[in-house]
Amino acid sequence: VATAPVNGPLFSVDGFVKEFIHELNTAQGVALARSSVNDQYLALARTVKNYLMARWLDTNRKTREAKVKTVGYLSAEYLLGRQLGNALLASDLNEIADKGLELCGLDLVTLRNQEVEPGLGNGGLGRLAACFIDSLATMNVPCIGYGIRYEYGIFRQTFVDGRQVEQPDTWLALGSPWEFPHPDASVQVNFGGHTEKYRDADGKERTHWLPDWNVLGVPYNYMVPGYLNGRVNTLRLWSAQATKAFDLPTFNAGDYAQAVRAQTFAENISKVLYPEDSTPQGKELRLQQQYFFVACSLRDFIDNELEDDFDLHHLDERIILQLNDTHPVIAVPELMRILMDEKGFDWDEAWAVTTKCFAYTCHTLLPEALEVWPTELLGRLLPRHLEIIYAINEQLLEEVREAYPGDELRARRMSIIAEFPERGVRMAYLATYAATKVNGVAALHSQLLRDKVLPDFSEMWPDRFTNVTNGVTPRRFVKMANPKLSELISDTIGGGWVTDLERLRELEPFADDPDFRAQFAAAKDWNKRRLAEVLRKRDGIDLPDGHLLDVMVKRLHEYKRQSLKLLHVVSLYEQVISGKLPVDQLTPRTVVFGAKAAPGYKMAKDTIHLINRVAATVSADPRLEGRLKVAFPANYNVTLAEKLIPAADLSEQISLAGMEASGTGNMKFALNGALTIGTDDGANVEIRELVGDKHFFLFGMNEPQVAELGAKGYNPESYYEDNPQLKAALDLVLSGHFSGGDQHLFDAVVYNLLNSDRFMALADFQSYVDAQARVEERYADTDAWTRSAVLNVARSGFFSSDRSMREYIQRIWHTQPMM
Ligand code: DL6
Repeated sequence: VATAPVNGPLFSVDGFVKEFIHELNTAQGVALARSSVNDQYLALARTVKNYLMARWLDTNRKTREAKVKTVGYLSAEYLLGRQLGNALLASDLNEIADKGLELCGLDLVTLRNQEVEPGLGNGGLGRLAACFIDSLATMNVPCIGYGIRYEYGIFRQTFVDGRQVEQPDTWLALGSPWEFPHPDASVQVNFGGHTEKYRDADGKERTHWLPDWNVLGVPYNYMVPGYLNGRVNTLRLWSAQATKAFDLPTFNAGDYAQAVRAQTFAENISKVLYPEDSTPQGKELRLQQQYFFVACSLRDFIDNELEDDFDLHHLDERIILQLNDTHPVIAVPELMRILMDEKGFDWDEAWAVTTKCFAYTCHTLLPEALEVWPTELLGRLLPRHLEIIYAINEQLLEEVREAYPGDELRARRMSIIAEFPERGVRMAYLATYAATKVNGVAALHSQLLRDKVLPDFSEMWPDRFTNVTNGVTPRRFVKMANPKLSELISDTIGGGWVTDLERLRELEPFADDPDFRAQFAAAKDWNKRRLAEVLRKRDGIDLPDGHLLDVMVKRLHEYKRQSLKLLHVVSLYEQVISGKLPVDQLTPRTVVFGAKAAPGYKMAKDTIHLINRVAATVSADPRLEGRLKVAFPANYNVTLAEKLIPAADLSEQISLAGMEASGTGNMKFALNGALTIGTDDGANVEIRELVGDKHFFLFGMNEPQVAELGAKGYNPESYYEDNPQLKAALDLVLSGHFSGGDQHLFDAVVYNLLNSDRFMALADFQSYVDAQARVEERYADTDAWTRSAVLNVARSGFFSSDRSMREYIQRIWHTQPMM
C-alpha cells in the first residue's frame, strides 16, 4: 500500500542526510561535530516530521473536501509511547535513516533512546486510545483524537529502600519535536457564575450562562501516521492558559506571587495527569480538566472543522463522538448547551441531535471507578450544565415511568442523580442514556456490564448495548517491538500480516516444523538478550541466562492480584529454604514485576514495598543457587513494555474473575509468543478460546463461582488454616524474614489478605500453584513449549486494534474509510 512519494528528497540516503544536517544547523543551530545526542535526536525527529508533513496537509485537505463523517475520539488519556520509532516505521524510513546516520557517524538506536515518551495516560485505557488512533490512520478512517496536553504525565516511579517515590515526569524538558502549537486557534472555556432566564425575539424562554471565570485552551496538534498508506490523522491536545498573562500593576508593585496567581490557577488545569487508574478522586481540578478538554474539542470541531454555513441539525452526519469512559461525559450537556443556548435549538431538536452524536465505552466493573460528581461541585463549576443534567434526568424518569408504570423503585435506581452518600451525578448513567451505543471492552465484560452494572438500562434498551473486544496495534507491539519475530513471520507468510493480523493463522502448520520452531526460539532468545542489556543499563539488574521469564506488568491494584504472584514466589522460596523442595527440582525462573501504584493507594504501595523486599532477599540468597530471581525494574512504561513483552515466556493475567474489564497486556504477550497463566477474566476468556485450552494455563474460580463464594460468605483465614503451603508462605512474611526481622512491617498487606481479601487471592492460591506446576512441566519440554508459543502467535490475530476499529465502524460509528 505504498503511496506515491510526496516530498521526494528524503527518498534517497543523500536526501535524508542533507535534510538532517539542515535541521541540525538551522533548527538546533549547531554543527554536526558540536552537536549533542539531544540535538541529533531533535534534528532526526524534525526530518521525519518534515517527510510526513506533506502527507498530513494532504490528508487534512482531502478530508475537508470530502465532507465525510469523522470520528471524534474523546479521551482524557493517550499513552502514546515514543514517537520516533513509530513515525519511522509508518513512513518506511528506517533503513534510509539508519544508513544516513551511519554516514554522519551516528547510530539510530542511540538517537531513538534519547526520546522521553509522552506518558499522557495511566495504563490500559490510555494505551488503548493510542492503539485505536493508530489503527484508524492505518485504515484510512478520518479521526481526530481530542485530549489534554498534560505538562506532567504519569509520574516517574523511583524506589527508595524498596518504597515507591514519585517524581514529576518532565517529558517536555528537552524539547518536544512532535507537536505543533496553535495559540492563534485558542478557545475560551468558561467556568462558574450563574444562569439567567430571558425571552428571545419569538417570546421563547431561553437561558444565559453568565460565567465568572475562564481560561484559554491552546491546541497542540500531533501527527498520527498510518502505516505505509500516506494518511496522517491528527491528535489535538489542549493546554490551558490564563486569558490574562499577569497583572502588571500588581507586578510593578512588587507582589510577584499575586501578580501571576490567576495565571498559575488557570494553567494548573493541564498541569498534571491524575495518577489514578480505577478509583476516582473527587477532585475539583479533575472535573475542570474534563470540562476543559471537551469544551475546547466541541468548539473546535463546530467552529473550525465544519463549513461556516453547516446546519448543525445534521451534525451526526459529520461526527461521532466516542466517549472513552466517563471522563468526557460532560460533553453531553455541553453539546445540549451549545445547541440550545447558542444556536437557538429547542430541547427536542437538541436532544435528537445529541443522542445521535455520542457513543460510550465503559472500561470498568469496579463500582468505585464509576464516576459520580457531587451536584454541589458540578453546580458551582458548571451551573448551566447541572440544570441541563436535571432536565435530562426528568426526561429519563418520565420514559422509565411510562415503560414501567408504578415501578418507582426502578425509576429511583435508574435516576442519573444519586442521593447517597451525597447528591451526585452518575456519569455512566448519563452517558448510557444519551449514547447511541454503549459497549464493554471484552465479551465477559460486556455481559457483566449488561447484567450487573447497568441491568435496568440494558433491559429497557437492549439494542443499545454491544461488545467490542479491545485490541492492540500490531505495528508498535509486534513489528516495531519484536523485529526478529516479525522478520521470521514475514519470511514465512509474507508481510501482509502487519495490516491484516488474522493472516497469522497461516503460521499454524509451522508449529510442527522443527526448523521454524528453532528460529522462533532463537528470536525469543535474542529478545531476552536485548532485555538483559536494557535492564543492566537502566536498572543495574542482571538477568540470568536460560531462565523461564515469568512477567507480571500492569498497574498495581488489589484486583489484579500481584500479591497472589508474590505468594507463589514466597512459597517456592520457602519450600527450598525449609528443605521441603530440593533446589535442583526448581525450574530456573526469573519473575519480573513492573507496576506503578496510585500515590494515594496505600495498600498498593505497601505491596510494592513487599515485592521489592522479597526480590532483594530471594535474589541474594545463595541457597537458591541462581534458580529463582525476582526483578522489579522501576518506572514500567510503554518503552520498557516494548522490550519486556517480546522477551517473556509466561504472561501473568491473574485478576479475580469478573474484575478486569479486558486487559490488553494479555493480548500483547500472546502475540509475542508468551503463554498465559490466567483466570477466566476479561479478554483472557477470548484468548483461551482462540489459542486453545492446551496452550493456556487456566486456574481459579470463574465469575459465577466468585459470586457464589461471595454470597456464601468468604472467609480467607480458613484457606490459610487449611493449606500448609499457603500458611508457610504467609508465616514467612510475618516472621520478618523479608524485613530485617521487623515482624510488623508488612502487617497491613498480610492481615488484609487474612481478614478481608476482597479479591480472594487466598481462595485461588492452590489452583494457581497447581497451574504453575503445569507451566513447569510444559517448559521442561522445549519443543512442546515452543509449539504452544507459536500457536499463541498464530491464533491471536483477532486481537489487532484494526479488528476492534472495524467493529466500531460497522456497529457503532457507521463511518467510511476514505479511498
Ligand atoms: O479498556 C482498556 C482497559 C482495560 O483493558 C482494563 O481491563 C481496564 O481496567 C481499563 N480501565 C480503566 C478504568 N479507568 N477508569 N475509569 O483504566 O481499561
